[in-house]
Amino acid sequence: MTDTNKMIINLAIFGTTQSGKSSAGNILLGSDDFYSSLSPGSVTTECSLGRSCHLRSFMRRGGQEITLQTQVLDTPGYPHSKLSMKHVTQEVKKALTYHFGQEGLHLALLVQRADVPFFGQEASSPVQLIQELLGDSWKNHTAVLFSHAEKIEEAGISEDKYLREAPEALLTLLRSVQQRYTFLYERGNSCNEERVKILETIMEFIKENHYQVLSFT
Ligand SMILES: Nc1nc2c(ncn2[C@@H]2O[C@H](COP(=O)(O)OP(=O)(O)OP(=O)(O)O)[C@@H](O)[C@H]2O)c(=O)[nH]1
Ligand SMILES: [Mg+2]
Repeated sequence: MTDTNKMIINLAIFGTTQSGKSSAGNILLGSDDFYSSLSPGSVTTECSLGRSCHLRSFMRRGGQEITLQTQVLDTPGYPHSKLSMKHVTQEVKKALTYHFGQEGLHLALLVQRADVPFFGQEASSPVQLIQELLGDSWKNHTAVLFSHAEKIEEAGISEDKYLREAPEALLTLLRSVQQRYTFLYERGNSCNEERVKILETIMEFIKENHYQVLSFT
């Protein structure tokens, strides 16, 4: 926080290749800062930081209206189709230290496609990356962001039904992060509405953590 009426939240996005990380980052920022494209391989190869514009009167705190700014770190997919796991780990570690070393990270967002089954080595790889980079308190600073949620909606599956039918590995992950999750719906023209809804949920998680951050010095 720089002054009493302004709050900056720092987020980093993780997930497997083509899970929807850059696209989710753009929704959070309300921009198209991150290049996002359908591809048979990995598109993002480097970390990059995006900053949103100021959202005035986003919330009230201590009787004051708070202006919110979001900083989002987009990261390469893990596993990656061109880069080794070691390379991606080093790249993300460097970027976390560079961008959030002093200010700290509020929350890591693990992007998981809602329309793709969660199982096996591939789905657990980004969880291992988060653990390695965030350390022991990763569970208090991670939330799962289910992308492509409109696809399960179109299939007539509610969020509750989705979670009732989820495999044990996913339920275990959600328990580990203390049920911090949210569904992201891409519905064309309602991008701003979706952004505000997701940011409100993320703010709730950050508040529950008493605004504590993880530093990388
Ligand atoms: N329908 C739908 N499409 C999505 C969603 N999220 C991402 N996409 C599309 O999926 C493709 C890949 O999205 P990206 O955001 O580039 O995925 P990424 O995880 O950054 O991909 P890499 O950088 O290659 O790892 C793009 O064509 C997006 O438009 C979503 O929630 N719903
Ligand atoms: Mg990307």
